[in-house]
Amino acid sequence: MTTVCVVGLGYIGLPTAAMLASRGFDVVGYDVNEAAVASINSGRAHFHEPDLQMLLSAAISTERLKAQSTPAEADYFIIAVPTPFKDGKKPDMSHVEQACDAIAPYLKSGSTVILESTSPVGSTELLAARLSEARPDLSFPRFKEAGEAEVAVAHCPERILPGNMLRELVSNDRIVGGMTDACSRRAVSLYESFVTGHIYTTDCRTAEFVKLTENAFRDVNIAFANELSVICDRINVDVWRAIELANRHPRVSILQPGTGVGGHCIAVDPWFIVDSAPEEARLIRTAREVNDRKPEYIFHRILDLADRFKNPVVSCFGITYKADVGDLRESPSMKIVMKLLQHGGVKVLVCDPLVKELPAVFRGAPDIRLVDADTARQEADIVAFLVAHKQFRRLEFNRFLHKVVVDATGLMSRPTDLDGGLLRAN
Ligand code: SAJ
Repeated sequence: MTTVCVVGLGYIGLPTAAMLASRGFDVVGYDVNEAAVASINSGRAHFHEPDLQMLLSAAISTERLKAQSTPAEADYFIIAVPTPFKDGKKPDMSHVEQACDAIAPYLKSGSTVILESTSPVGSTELLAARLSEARPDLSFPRFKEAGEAEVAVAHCPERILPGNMLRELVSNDRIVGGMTDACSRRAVSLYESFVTGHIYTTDCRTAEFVKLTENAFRDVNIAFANELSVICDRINVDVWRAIELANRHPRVSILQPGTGVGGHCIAVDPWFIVDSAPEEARLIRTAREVNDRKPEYIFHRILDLADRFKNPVVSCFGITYKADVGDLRESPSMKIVMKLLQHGGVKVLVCDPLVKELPAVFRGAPDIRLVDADTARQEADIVAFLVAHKQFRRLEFNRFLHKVVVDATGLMSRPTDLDGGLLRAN
């Protein structure tokens, strides 16, 4: 029986552990969060992701997956812990280092260690060196050196999209970057068991850079859309219509403006590139700054409009970090709500079908309530559409026409009849 120890049972580790269990592996999930461990062992996922609960229940009831507060000896170790940034937007690799120290005693000849956490270039080599120091009794690979060491080390960056993780876990192409070719081969043998996409192999430095590049690409493209939206406000053009029409060009594909970029990935990873080449990464840095400024911009637009009212009530539709997920991590909409409360003089109503209770940071504040969509509409002086959840896409927008609206997501402007409408009129 092939054994896998998944280190970190969060947004990436838990779906991966449950998936591997469903493919017949004997999986131990290790996490320092005791509450998460208990919840998983009772068959309950500690966060929402479509289809995860079903897969987890099956993995626990068949005893293919067990969560615990210590690692276990295994053929494969998958490290899926957070890699945030610290002061000065520098990568904080402390969780990876702790994971490395925790698993070192459990390695055996034949183990393969795979780093899935998004990491700065050079991290996999540092990981191999740290493990080697902790276990002088085992041989470890050196970067691009021929031959096979007892323990293999590789980077296989996760690529799955929150909201569609289980499907993407299987169908996405994967990049496997080994310390050596032999390491890549050993890591591929694990992913082959559940990935239907293509598995490309390369060295670990390239794999690290590819992952950072993917998220920086998306950040730069979202920044372009966000910059267009601010320009369009200034020159009085409907940005949604403009983007829709520009995208009718065969080689143009502009993303959607919004309240900014949230989550724990795209708002973080490009800084790892900037940190590694600060003089050269000018566009990537600027994109980060453009996206980080967007919540402030939306806040000021709401505030300017609030001046028209005596005791303004602002209804915020959506506070999660993006559409159709319940995740509040680094949510730009939350930042806007927080700024409104800190500024004072406005009452804030929050409506979000994916949020069941007011987030702890807002609890106890007198000027904020979580309400349903009807109440949010009826009581509002200003309506701010901040997240385009599918429940909001079905709203009857003609009932909002007499409201002052800040539509940061294009909910009210999404064109439905492009060919028959504007193009014919021209
Ligand atoms: N956003 C826009 N406009 C758009 C698209 C997104 O404003 O047109 C905003 C979203 O509202 C959100 C943020 O950007 O606040 C990020 O959302 P996202 O859906 O682009 O990405 P994430 O952070 O949920 O997941 C990304 C994915 N990376 C890429 O698409 C290149 C995912 O595949 C990665 O696995 C994940 O980061 C990760 O963990 O690195």
